[in-house]
Amino acid sequence: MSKKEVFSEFNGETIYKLSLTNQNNMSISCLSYGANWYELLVPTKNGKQNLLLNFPTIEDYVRTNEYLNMSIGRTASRIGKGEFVLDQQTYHVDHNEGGNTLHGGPHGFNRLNWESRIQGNQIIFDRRITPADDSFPGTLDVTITYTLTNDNQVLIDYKAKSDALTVFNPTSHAYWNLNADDRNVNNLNLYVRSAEHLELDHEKIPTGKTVKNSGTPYDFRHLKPIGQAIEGLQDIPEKGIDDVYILDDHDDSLPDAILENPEQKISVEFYTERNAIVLFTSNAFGEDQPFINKTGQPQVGVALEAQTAPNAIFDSRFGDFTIDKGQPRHYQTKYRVIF
Ligand code: G6D
Repeated sequence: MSKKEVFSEFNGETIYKLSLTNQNNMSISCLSYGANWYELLVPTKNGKQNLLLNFPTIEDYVRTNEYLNMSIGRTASRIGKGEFVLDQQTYHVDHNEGGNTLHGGPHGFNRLNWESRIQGNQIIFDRRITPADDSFPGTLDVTITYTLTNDNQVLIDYKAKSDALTVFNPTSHAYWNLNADDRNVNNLNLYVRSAEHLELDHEKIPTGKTVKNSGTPYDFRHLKPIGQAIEGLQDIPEKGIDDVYILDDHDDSLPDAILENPEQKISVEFYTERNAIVLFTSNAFGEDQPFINKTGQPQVGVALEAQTAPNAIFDSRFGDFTIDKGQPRHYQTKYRVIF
């Protein structure tokens, strides 16, 4: 079952809501604004439960800067000083966090109203993005596709081609909360297949060094409650996690992360071919954020943002997220839902 309907009007544009339901009565819905992942609904004995945080109006998304469930690009995470070098040429892109560029800058994917359509079991978003749109080099033709399968998986595919050398490191900024009742995620168990995370400076820019997770609150090598990690981080300013986890070598048969509600027996397995996941436990969220069915509070949600390590932009040891003319890129993140 599928449906495309008007969600709202904003800035003279129509924002569409596109929905799919599979044969197990699991549904997803997306908004054309920001190619946003609005809902992941699973059937329960008490009705359908949304596993994602969301807001009631598009104005709520625009007013807050938490990128709630937005598609992120051209580049996830931070570019220090908005500066990078490609093929010996230095580029400066627009800043939006002090002197740095976060999540593609002030005109990133999350700020665009995407062309949208439904095709079978896919919700498809398209956009052409030019340097005049977002200050990055190269005109990029991007397609973001959400696929809902009948074995309860959601695939997000990011495809792009460019007319010139540029960068492309997209992600989904979905915030998860697997609880039906109004509570934060500290009771949920988390696993991340990672041995180290990036050292960050005071502006959360990678220093190029890595830090071992083992024996620290950052270690999720074995399923453990998020709250256990949070308790161990109360003496740092963040009082939670906002870090780039470098993933173990990819193995298609092994999830890169698992989020589990042990009480409701609902879990989500994350699979990505990318080499990193940013883990963010919404540490400074508060009651000013009008989530549907959840009170804004620290750890109200957890974001797991699959991406190429952001410092690959200046350190090839951590990957490569350039895209060149005639060399299209395709990334996929897979979410397997068990309920
Ligand atoms: C990403 O790592 C960043 C956070 O610092 C930021 O607050 C959030 O996006 C909106 O998770």
